[in-house]
Amino acid sequence: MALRVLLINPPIFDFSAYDFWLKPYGLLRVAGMLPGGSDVELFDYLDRLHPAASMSRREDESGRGNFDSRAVDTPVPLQGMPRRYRRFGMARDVFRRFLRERGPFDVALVQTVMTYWYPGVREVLEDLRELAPDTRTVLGGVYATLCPAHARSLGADLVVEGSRLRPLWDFLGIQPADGLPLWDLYPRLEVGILKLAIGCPFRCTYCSVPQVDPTFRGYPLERSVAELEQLVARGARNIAFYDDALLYRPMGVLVPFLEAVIDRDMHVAFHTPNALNARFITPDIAELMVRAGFQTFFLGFESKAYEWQRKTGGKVYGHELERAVAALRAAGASPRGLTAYLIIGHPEGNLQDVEASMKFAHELGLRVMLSEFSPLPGTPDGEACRSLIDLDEPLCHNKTFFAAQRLGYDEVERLKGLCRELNRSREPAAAAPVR
Ligand code: B12
Ligand code: SF4
Repeated sequence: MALRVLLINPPIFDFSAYDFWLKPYGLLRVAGMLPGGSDVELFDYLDRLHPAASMSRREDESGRGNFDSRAVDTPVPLQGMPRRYRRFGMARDVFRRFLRERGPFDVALVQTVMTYWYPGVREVLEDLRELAPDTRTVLGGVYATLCPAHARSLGADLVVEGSRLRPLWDFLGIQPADGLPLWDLYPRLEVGILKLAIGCPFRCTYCSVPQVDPTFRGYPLERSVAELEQLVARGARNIAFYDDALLYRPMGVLVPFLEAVIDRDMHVAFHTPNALNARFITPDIAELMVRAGFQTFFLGFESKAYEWQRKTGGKVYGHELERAVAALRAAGASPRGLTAYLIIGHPEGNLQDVEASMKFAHELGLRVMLSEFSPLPGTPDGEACRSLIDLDEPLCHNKTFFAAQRLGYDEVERLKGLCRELNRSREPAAAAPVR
């Protein structure tokens, strides 16, 4: 009998959430490795285009848009925040109806992403327990990897940590196949995701990737091209990269991929929401990226302060950002698509010169987006926050909550106001969405 598998991308519980090219890419990749003949269905609470979603279809020209949401009670650890806590995504009833109509399933694979979004995972597990008690449940993804003990406490049958999937195949009693991500499960697709490599060679002290995937490895070129072709055939015109180090060792990974895209004359718009390392943007790379169709360039700048950069891993310095911007402009990148991410609420914030950094990026012609720091257990900077918050309670990793704890809510709002003002003076019509 074919294995009946249900894939689930849970709703989000947070102070804000925006569809910034969010797709459960890890889950779809894992599903592509299920043996042929498996009977697989997807329930993505965050699919704004799903016929059963009553969500607003309004989106920007790059495929980003608002999720439907409703206010819910703020959980105890986050109380005191002067912002409404909300649930984002399709209504709970729609999933419960789906389970009654489409069940039973042998196993449910649940995507987890931000650690502090676990209330959505918990809701899904509660519904599965009540309405599909014989369905075995598996969690995988970021929260399962960074907080495995907490994830196990939610009661799933298996928690898969990291990208080693052997425990999953043993649990299911099957051998993995080598298929492409199961994008066909979406009735309509406008946005797709690619990841050309896994891991990052850098060691930024605020990031979990050095612990989880310290070694950079490119995926085979033919596979990445086949993934893109599949996405284009399904109608996706906006493609976001989820790579941690898209520009690293470009001659082995990105350059051959972009050459293949240009050779095949594929007309897609590429986006880089997970930040590019500006150090690697040379005039040649910039030219190739623009020719291949890159439309948005999110540059992970964080701070212009030399001392802050040096202490946190030396990812990129101000003069490197300046050089990258010049290369992108010379290659013809639209100024509207150029954004610098700047971290706020970081434990070494006193070294960071947030306002001067904002102005520096602004004067280079960049739009500025503030990234509130999320402290992660196991990272040097996360561990430094143990005296400030309960790091073992993943809700306290919430970026909005943590930045307010660190800087005070009014100071965060003041910095955001300043950021908006700078961006407005650059491009009157375009307001930066909240990540
Ligand atoms: C893409 C990405 C984003 C996307 C959104 C992704 C999404 N789907 O929601 C964007 C750019 C919007 C984003 C935003 C942010 N992000 Co981010 N992001 C990532 C990134 C690069 C990948 C996450 C992902 O989708 N992984 C899924 C796939 C692509 O990963 P994979 O490892 O290849 O998958 C393998 C395994 O994990 C496993 N697997 C994966 N899923 C599943 C599911 C099942 C069932 C199983 C069995 C296995 C399995 O199998 C796969 C085998 O190939 C991670 C870093 C990383 N490398 O994980 C940071 C990361 C998740 N982000 C992080 C942060 C800090 C942020 C921001 C807070 C930054 C900021 N201050 O603005 C914001 C938060 C946004 C918000 N609203 O709160 C942190 C985590 C924070 C936290 N507390 O959880 C991470 C870990 C990076 C870091 N700094 O350490 N992010
Ligand atoms: S370069 Fe990016 S992915 Fe790599 S360690 Fe630094 S923040 Fe993490």
